[in-house]
Amino acid sequence: MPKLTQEQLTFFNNNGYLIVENVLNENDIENIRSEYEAILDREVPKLIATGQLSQDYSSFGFEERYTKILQELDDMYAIYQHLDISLPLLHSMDADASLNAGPAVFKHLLSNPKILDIAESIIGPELYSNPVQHTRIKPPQNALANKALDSNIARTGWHQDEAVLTDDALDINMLTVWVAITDATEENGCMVCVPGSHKDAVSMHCPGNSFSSAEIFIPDELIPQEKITPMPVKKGGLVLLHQLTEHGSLENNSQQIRWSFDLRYNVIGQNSGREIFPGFVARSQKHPEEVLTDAQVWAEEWFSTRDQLAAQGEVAFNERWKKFNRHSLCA
Ligand SMILES: O=C(O)CCC(=O)C(=O)O
Repeated sequence: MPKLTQEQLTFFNNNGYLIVENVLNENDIENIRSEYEAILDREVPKLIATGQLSQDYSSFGFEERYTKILQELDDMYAIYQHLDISLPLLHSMDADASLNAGPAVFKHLLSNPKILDIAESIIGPELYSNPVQHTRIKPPQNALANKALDSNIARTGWHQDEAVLTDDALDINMLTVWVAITDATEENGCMVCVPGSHKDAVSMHCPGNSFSSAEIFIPDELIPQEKITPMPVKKGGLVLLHQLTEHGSLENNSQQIRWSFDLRYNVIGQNSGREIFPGFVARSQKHPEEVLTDAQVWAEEWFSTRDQLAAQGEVAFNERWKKFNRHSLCA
């Protein structure tokens, strides 16, 4: 993949976002999809055995199967947590907490040379895969009536990515790379942003709810509604975001799922802003020998992190926005 053109870089610098079409190919997407189908095949029988699901829905394709499983589960995280590419950000880590640290997401997403070439165009050749990363698989909103929703499964509230980092990492140089696995349209809940907002300081964010401290948000009243710009992108394309760009996503009002991953890269050696979780050297001109190429090692780091955090008891991270707990705009 050629690096970004000067015109693309200028657009990114002026607007704080950039849409890049046609980055992942069919082979990348098929490998990722197969990994996810296999996770459902592995986890669904356990949910049936524990009485959480009545049937395996295996006659349906991935999209419909996932939606039907979520509809039936009382706790949607009983399946979603196996699909996310991060452990949950909870104040107490379960000893059996899960994530997908599989070889397809390692090879076809986080270490994909086409993605790294683009990230290198913006933050240079010393690329650390930052562990602030998620899988978002969002079923049609009308399929999830009466469910407790969050940004991994439904609309994402307004925020800046810098706001989710711990406050010892605010000067890092981090790029968000959002990868579309299905087309993202205004109807199915593509991302939206406020172009140029990266030139302002970090905004006030309301603290997360009790479930996940990552669910901080900028109150809608503080977003200039007339500037909101949708960022639709086709399957296989990327949206790049500056760490200070105000953004969120629309609701999925279509009848299909909207599936994406958000990855982040920062310059090697900088504090990741989520040091409790493991990242890795994805590309380095200075020290190519430090690049992690073994997906198994990456997976083991996640699981040993989980074991340590579970043994530790209380997990502390990003308490920055608690001070606005009682703010009138956060009600
Ligand atoms: O995919 C989404 O809905 C939101 C993603 C997002 O906000 C992010 O990557 O920071």
